[in-house]
Amino acid sequence: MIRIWGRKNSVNVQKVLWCCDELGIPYERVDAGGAFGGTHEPEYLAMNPTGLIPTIQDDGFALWESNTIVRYLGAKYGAGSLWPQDPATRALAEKWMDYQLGTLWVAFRAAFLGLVRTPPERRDPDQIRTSLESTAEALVILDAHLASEEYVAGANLTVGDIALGPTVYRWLNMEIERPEMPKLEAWHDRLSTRSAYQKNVMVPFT
Ligand SMILES: N[C@@H](CCC(=O)N[C@@H](CS)C(=O)NCC(=O)O)C(=O)O
Repeated sequence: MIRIWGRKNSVNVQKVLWCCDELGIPYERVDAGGAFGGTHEPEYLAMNPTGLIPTIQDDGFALWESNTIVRYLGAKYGAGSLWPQDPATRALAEKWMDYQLGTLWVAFRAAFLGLVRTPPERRDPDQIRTSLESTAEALVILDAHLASEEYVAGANLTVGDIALGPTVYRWLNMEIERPEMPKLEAWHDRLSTRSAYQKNVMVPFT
């Protein structure tokens, strides 16, 4: 059985848990990271030298980097569903995974960590404001894309949506001012009807 290390309220762990539940992959989760610690022990570092979460082990194969884990699970257990077989459709899904990791989270990280994981007296308001502005700019691109698509790679849920969902859930549920993005919200409403999403992502992130 797949073993997953990581606390349930981590944006990156949630991608992996949601992916497993969408595909019906049995797994065992081990609390790690944040207040649970355990990520700087030699045994953990031997699997994941970054000391970050998530990490998985599948049949003795250890893997880290959340989007890579989602790609691996999709290729192994979700070919033709979450992992499109058509190269162009799969590339579209992967493009949005890269956008989540390389652009959207880079923009949003300071606002999320500042507002959710930092006590008020230690927050940097300028950094948070800049981060929220950059996040809105990044999400406008996704909102425009979703004007013509049900999901990011077309008519069906794919690994692209899995990578984006937990970040967008935070954006839509934090107490912040947000420009209206109706297509993004409609897409997120579609994710919200899925039981695997409700179970793993629509949970307290504090
Ligand atoms: N690029 C990595 C980032 C991993 C990462 O930053 N994980 C955070 C949680 S979302 C972490 O381990 N933080 C320290 C901790 O929770 O102890 C991935 O996508 O897996």
